[in-house]
Amino acid sequence: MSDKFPIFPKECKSMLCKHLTQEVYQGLKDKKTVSGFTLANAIQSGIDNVDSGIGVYAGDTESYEIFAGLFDPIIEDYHGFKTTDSHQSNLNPDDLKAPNPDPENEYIVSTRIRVGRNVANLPLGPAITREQRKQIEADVSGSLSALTGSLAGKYFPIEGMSAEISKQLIEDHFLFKAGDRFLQSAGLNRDWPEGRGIYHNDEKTFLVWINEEDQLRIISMQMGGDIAEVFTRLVTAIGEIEKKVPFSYSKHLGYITSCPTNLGTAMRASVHIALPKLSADMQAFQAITDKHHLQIRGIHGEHSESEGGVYDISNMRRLGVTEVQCVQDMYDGVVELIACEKSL
Ligand code: ADP
Ligand code: CIR
Repeated sequence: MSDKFPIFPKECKSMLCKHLTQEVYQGLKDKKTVSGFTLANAIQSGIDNVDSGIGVYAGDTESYEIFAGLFDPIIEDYHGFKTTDSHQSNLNPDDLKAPNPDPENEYIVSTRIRVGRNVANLPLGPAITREQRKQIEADVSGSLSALTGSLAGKYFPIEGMSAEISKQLIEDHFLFKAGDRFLQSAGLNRDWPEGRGIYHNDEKTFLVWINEEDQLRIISMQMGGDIAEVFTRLVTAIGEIEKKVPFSYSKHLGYITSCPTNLGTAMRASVHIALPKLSADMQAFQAITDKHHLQIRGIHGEHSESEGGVYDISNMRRLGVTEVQCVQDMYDGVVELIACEKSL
């Protein structure tokens, strides 16, 4: 780990290299949080991976206060959210206006909405100890295993899972990939694969990742474009889990997550959608996604490529907007994308 002001290559476009000035660096370099997390820890991922979009991770809730000199400008840049702004949550499915935009199943392959959650009063993944991580796995998987009805399912630890099964789960978009270099440098893959796993119901429409980038990733997904149904299932599941697991939440920053892009709602609502004609003109495609604050990803997760004209389209804003607004952004954008694809 470097204890000098990092020099980034000229082509580096990360928010870290944009906002880590000499002055910010000098003011923060000797500070440490209660969990012993330092500025060097927070910026290691962006130093190792100069192609990062962001490049920083928090080790605990306190990182966002102690290293505010760096995190605040990044948060403002990414979310358009100022230090004087406050966050508000709205998880009421009745407020979402989202009739299926593709009832004939011509464009939307599948819909997925996830939120990140971390356990209150514990460090986040980058600073957690091995024992704390194992305890979270035991507590959360225990609570999940007590769920009933359509959320009832089973927990599958990564440790001991056959290579064949994990490969299939990853290919089918249910499980996170191992060895992500951004997470690796952030200290999020320490003691891998111990303490990590996936819970899911039989239909694999409700899933929880344990101890990946965040301690919980709560996921609702299904084939087709019934976005409201996916959101409703997610809200029910969050409510059930919250009865047993206290989540880390701040009035200002909303749900606390290890990556600052996920703060607030910690929600990413996405569709896998076939847009072969529109995507031939990336500029026109991006004009629509920008208008609705949407991000375009490939279909094997972040930093992956599209396949056969199918893209992952999701909300970009997560902080300073409600959960309902996150899904509404995605929905409104998808309606316009489909109309445009149809007209071509
Ligand atoms: P995250 O959602 O946590 O930001 P990724 O972008 O890495 O993480 O996506 C995680 C997994 O979820 C990947 O396998 C990806 O293909 C899958 N996924 C995302 N959106 C959808 C969707 N709408 N339908 C099916 N799978 C999806
Ligand atoms: C990066 O900086 O590119 C990685 N650490 C991932 C950032 C999170 N993703 C995002 O832009 N939503």
